[in-house]
Formats: sequence, structure tokens, C-alpha cells
Amino acid sequence: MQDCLFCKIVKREIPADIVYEDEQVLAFNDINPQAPTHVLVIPKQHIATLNDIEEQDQGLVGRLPLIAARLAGERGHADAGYRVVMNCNDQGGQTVYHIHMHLMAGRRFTWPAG
Ligand code: DGP
Repeated sequence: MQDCLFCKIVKREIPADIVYEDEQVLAFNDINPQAPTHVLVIPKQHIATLNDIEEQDQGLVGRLPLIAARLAGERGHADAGYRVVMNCNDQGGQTVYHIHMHLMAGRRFTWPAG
């Protein structure tokens, strides 16, 4: 997608602090971190929202929690715990329309979410 911010990060047209990459997935630090660790894990393929995931995307989208958990473990957060969040559309708090999993760790989170 031409105008998608995260597609531009995938294509290296916009800089980002990339912490993980494979053929399908990219992970980079959030520009506005809400926790000591705040990483966005995204598919390289453009999928605008959770509503747009198709059957054939299951494997790809399943990699997001896999990589998030791996990154959390590498940073020593597995036992203490961490939070992953995917926001969908306006009321869900989505601001960038390319699906992404927030991995936040390093502090205690409250529930319910605000
Ligand atoms: P969401 O509200 O769930 O759509 O989260 C979007 C996140 O993307 C938000 O936490 C801030 C982050 N973000 C927005 N623009 C940029 C950017 O240009 N670079 C990086 N690294 N993160 C960004």
C-alpha cells in the first residue's frame, strides 16, 4: 500500500528502530513508548485491520504472537509477564491501518484497559 506508514517502514522509506526481521514479519520500537519495552510486531504484507484477515493469512498472523513472545523472552519479561494488544478501528484505538501487535513489558499493567 503506497500511503501506508508501516509499509513504508517495511520498505525502508521511513526509518525505524528495527529489532527483528524475517521473511514475513518486522518488529520495531514504538515511536511513543508506553512501557520500557514497547515493540510493534507487524506482518510485512499489508492487512489494514483485524477485520481484513483472511483464512489464508492465519499462519502469517499467527507469527505475530510467536515473535512477540520470543522478543519478550529474550528481554527477560517472560516470567514477570507482559501485555500484547491489537487495536481495531476507531473505537478500538487503532491509529495506523496496517495490523500490528503491541508488545509492552517492563511495568505492571492494569485491567480493564482504558
Ligand atoms: P495503534 O494506535 O494501535 O494503531 O498503534 C499505532 C502505534 O504506532 C502507536 O503506538 C504509535 C506508533 N507509531 C506511529 N507512527 C510511528 C512511526 O512513524 N514510527 C514508529 N516506530 N511508530 C509509530
